[in-house]
Order: sequence, then C-alpha cells, then structure tokens
Amino acid sequence: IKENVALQELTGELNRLEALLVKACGSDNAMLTENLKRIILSGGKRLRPSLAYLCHGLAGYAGGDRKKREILPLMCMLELMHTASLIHDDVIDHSDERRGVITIHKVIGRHSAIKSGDYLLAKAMEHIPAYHGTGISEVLADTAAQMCLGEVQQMRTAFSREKQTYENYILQIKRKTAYLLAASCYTGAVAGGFTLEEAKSLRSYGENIGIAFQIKDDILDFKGSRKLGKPLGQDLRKGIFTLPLMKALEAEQDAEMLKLACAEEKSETDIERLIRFVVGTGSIGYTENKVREYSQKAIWDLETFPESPQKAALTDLAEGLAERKL
Ligand code: 2DE
Ligand code: MG
Ligand code: MG
Ligand code: MG
Ligand code: MG
Repeated sequence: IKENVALQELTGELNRLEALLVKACGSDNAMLTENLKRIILSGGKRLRPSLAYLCHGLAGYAGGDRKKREILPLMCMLELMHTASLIHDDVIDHSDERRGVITIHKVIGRHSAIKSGDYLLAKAMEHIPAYHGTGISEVLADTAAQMCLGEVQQMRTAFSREKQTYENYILQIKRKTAYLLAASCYTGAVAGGFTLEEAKSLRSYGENIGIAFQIKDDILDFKGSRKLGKPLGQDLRKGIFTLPLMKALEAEQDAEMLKLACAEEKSETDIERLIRFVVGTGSIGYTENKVREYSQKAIWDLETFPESPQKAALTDLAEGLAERKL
C-alpha cells in the first residue's frame, strides 16, 4: 500500500478534508458544535470521500478534452451526508454508542440530535455550487431520498417475516447503504471528467461493494468484535430480518425461533438464544459467501479501466471488504 502513489496523495487530501469537516461543525451554539465535532472526529474511515477521490483520479487516465472539477468539496459533502445519516440512524435505532463513542442523542437528547443531523446536511449543501452543470447535485439529492426510503421500508417490514423477502432485503440494503457508496464513486468519476455514461460501471462497483459491506455489517450483528463499538443483536431487537437470520430460519424451519424473531418485546435471553441459533446453523458461512460474491462483482466492474494506482487501490478495497468490516 505504501508504494501506491494514489493512496499517498489520498492521505494528504484526507488531511485537508478534516479541516473542512471541522469547519462544517462550527456554529454559534457551543453545545451543538462540540457534539458534532466529537462524532466527526471519532475515527471514521472516510470511505466515501476516499472512493470519490480514487474514482476522480481514475477518470484522469481517460484521454480527450475533459473538464475536471475539484474533488475536495465533493468529498466533504459525501462525508457530511454520511455522518448526518448516522446521527439520525442512531436516534431511530436507540443506539448508545458508535465507534466506541457515546452517540449524540445520549448527550443532547433526541430532538437536538435530529437537528444536528439536519445541520450537517445543510452544511453539505453549501458545496453544491462547485459542481454546477455536472449532474452531481441531482445524483446526491436522489441518493439522500433513497436513503430515507430505505429506512422507511425497513421500518415497514420489521417484525414480520412475511413482509420481508430476499428481494426486499437487497433493495433495503442498497437504499440504506449501497447507493451512497455508488454515488461516491459515480460523482467522484464525473467530477474527474468522465461523462455520466462512462462513470456507470464505477457506480456499479460502488453499489456492489456497498451491498457486500452491508451484508457484512448484518453478519456482525451476530458475530461482532468488541472493537466495532456496537453491541450485538441490535437488528434482532429492531425486528429486522437480515440475510443471516432469514437463511437460518429457512434452513431449520424452527417455528419457535421464528416466533421469537417476530416478537416485538425480546428479553436479553431471547436475543442470546436467537444469536446462538443463527450462529449454530450454516447461515453465517452462506452469508460470508454472498459478501465474497458481491466484492467479486465489484472487481469485475473495474475490468474496462486501464491499469493505474487508483484501480489497484479500488481492487484492494473490494478484496479487503470480504475479510473484515471497513
Ligand atoms: C445504517 O444501518 C444505515 C444508515 C442509513 C440511515 C438513513 C437515514 C435517512 P444500520 P449500524 C436515517 C436519513 C438520510 C440522510 C440524512 C441523508 O444497520 O449497524 O442501522 O451502523 O447501521 O447502526
Ligand atoms: Mg443503526
Ligand atoms: Mg438503522
Ligand atoms: Mg449539478
Ligand atoms: Mg447494522
């Protein structure tokens, strides 16, 4: 990785991004600013801005007379949208911790937390003019709308195995996670000078790593490590039928476990039993294979692009996803 020049340059750009992100947290309300800074600086991997940066660089390898835009404002918009969605997500999910740090709503309350998420989204919008006429703002607006629909869809299908199908599940994880990764690649590539048409396979790359990423996240609800700073069984508590759970129920046809999974009130013992049940079936192995399948698809999406440091980094990223949670 050290020899990859694209990744070396990325490190410098990510440092500049940090300054912009901290600036976005600024306000005349010390409580709001402090709490936003705590979450912004809590050790996120800056995956979305990094994807945008690498795809922007990849477009630089294409010939022809192209109009290239700066990438930093876009990187900032993507990270702010992502952080806003996490703040809202933690309110909805009643999560106490993220990245090992206490969540905003636990400190300033649910209502202020929602406003602080809205605030970051507004701060993201400040950067829209940098991309006038490219179609980038339209893609980002559509992505944010899809993220909301994903959350609504997830709530509507909760606690009901009949309402959740495999097809639904894939659409749900595309909306809540994959489309923002897809948009990061897509808009990054467009800012780099690719046409919307040329950037499509990079959008597909982002979507596929996004699906892999969320399936992996859903596995970690059953088999997480302490390092993640997220408790186990959160999806079970919320009644979300994720792939590992659906597969386990299908394989075992266990009526008692199905009933338990659908129950709106679950004790800690119920959660532990469900986790042991799912881990005890072959469903985690099956689901891990799905993660590998989607990360392989992502690598195929890169096929048509010329060999470059950016392509090497994107390939490594897709491979790394299958191994652990990024
Ligand atoms: C994380 O899913 C999904 C996040 C998307 C949330 C989108 C919202 C719509 P998880 P973890 C709330 C608002 C969108 C905006 C502001 C652009 O499985 O396990 O709950 O990390 O993730 O909690
Ligand atoms: Mg959550
Ligand atoms: Mg959630
Ligand atoms: Mg535009
Ligand atoms: Mg999760």
